[in-house]
Amino acid sequence: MDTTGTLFMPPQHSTFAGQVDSLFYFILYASTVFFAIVVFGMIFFAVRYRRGRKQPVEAGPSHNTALEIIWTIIPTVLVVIVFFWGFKLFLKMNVPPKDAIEIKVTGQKWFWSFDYPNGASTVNELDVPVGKPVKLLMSSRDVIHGFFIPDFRIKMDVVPNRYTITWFEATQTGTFNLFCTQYCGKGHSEMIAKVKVMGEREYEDWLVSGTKAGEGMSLADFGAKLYVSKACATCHNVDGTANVGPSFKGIFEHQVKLSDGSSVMVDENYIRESILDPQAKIVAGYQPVMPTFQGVLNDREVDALTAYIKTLK
Ligand code: HEC
Ligand SMILES: [Cu+2]
Repeated sequence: MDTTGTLFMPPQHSTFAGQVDSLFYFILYASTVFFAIVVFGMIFFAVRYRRGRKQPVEAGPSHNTALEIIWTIIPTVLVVIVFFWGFKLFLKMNVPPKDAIEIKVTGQKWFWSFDYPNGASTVNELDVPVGKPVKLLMSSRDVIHGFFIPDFRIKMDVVPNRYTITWFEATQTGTFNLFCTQYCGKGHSEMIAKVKVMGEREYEDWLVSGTKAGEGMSLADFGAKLYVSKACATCHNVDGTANVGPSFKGIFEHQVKLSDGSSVMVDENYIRESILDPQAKIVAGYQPVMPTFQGVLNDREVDALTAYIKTLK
């Protein structure tokens, strides 16, 4: 575990992290100083001039020009500093460098998927090289999600029907947490993904192997891997118990009851349709919440998942 974080902040693993923290600490310490002045001043005056000490009542001054100028100028200077400091950093964090690698991020109930420039794609794992700017072009297929990588200090809403953009440059290799920060809806807190920062060479190799995933594996083994890596496992168990969706155990070549009262035989075509067009037939007793994997899974991956489901007797 990385223990270089501080009391208020997780470890710093992107080029902005230090700058974001400096601004945070400036605001924190400035607020602490003013908090102390106000609270201790208040206590001091309350004690010093409390009723019963028999002090002569004097007519107070109506105003004090010097004092008023000072207490106007100091806070003004402070907020102007915070404004320009924050605005500069905001611009920097919102304008990706021209040479950044562009990765498409898609948020959906309840997982993240990532598409790389060479056609590779991953689910719940963002793979990036160290020391290179990475631009994230983000959108949602359903509700608003909140893309957050605490160690990189980046956080951005992921919204349906429009793109949002953010970027980062990781400063160290390693694996970091990626969360969804939305509260509304039950599954956002389960959208837990990892950012894997690799050395440049390792990343190049990964990109090449990413497009040939599953080679040298049986279809069913590849399917078992995809069941986890493509997040089917967040909604489907394979041990016969129901989750958000039905278990895959023993469904193949058995009749399944649908919500419209009819029933169908689970065969290869039904499984394929269930993955690519999940709303076409809804299993009785379940909500129509499965997202489509059209465009997320290629044909070989659908074949592999089908082969895997067939092995679950
Ligand atoms: C967000 C939750 C969710 C995810 C993720 C999900 N599913 Fe589903 N799935 C469901 C629900 C709910 C149903 C039942 C309702 C329906 O038929 O659409 C279902 C139904 C199915 C069925 C029909 C099952 C049966 O017993 O007839 C298959 C096959 C299936 N899903 C495959 C997959 C595969 C493969 C993946 C991963 C690539 C996946 N699902 C990911 C929620 C999910
Ligand atoms: Cu979410």
